[in-house]
Amino acid sequence: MRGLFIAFEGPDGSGKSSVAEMCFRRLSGMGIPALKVREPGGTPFGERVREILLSHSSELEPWAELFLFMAARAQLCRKVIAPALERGETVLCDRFLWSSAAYQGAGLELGVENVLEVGRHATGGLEPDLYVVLDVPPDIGFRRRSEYLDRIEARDVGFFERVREAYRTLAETHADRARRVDGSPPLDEVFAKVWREVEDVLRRRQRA
Ligand code: Z5A
Repeated sequence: MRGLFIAFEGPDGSGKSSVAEMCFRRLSGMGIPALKVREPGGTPFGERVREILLSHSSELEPWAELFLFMAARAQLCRKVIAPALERGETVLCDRFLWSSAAYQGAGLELGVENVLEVGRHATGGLEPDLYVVLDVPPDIGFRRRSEYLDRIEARDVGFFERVREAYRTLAETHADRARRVDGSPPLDEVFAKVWREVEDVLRRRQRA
């Protein structure tokens, strides 16, 4: 059976990397074959693109930035995610297409629909079975950051407000495959809520 594909999304500091790791450990502990990847990255090419995207020395036009994220994603989908799903593994992806929709589509104002359209080609139509969207207001996310801010983290609060709003709208519009979880409470509480959603899709998959 094809594996389950779960994407973890949210503004910076929402806790998605921590929660993705906790889900990965829980699944592995249960003997369920799982793979965790991150975006941008997850392939040698994608990791090189990541360095360009996050470096302050890169002066990128918004569309150039978008297409770099999409190039890394196209490689990751075809080289890593699709083959793992074919092998029946559960794939946990720390950020996916909705990050581009929120950050470049809304944050950089390229248009959420434009970005989703480009994304359909980049992903080859590969879509998560579940999008976990962790929601935190920018001030909480900012407090959880490290001291060093990369090129994207250094953007102004208005950018991150647009990002958060876009995630909320995406989760509402795609309620069949998205679950919005408040990322503000302590991490264990957030994980418990997310795990309930993951268990739910796992159960539905087993029944199908
Ligand atoms: N980006 C984009 O613009 N377009 C795209 O298409 C894609 C990405 C794919 C990737 O950088 C940047 O690229 C990112 C989006 C953009 N930029 N921004 N800004 P990254 O991978 O380095 O960073 P990130 O994805 O934003 O992750 P993050 O900063 O590490 O945040 P996080 O994953 O949401 O949080 P975390 O790493 O799990 O936690 C951060 C800290 O908070 C850590 O010390 C935790 O212990 C703590 N934490 C987490 N949750 C809690 C709770 N609930 N309570 C207390 N403390 C917590």
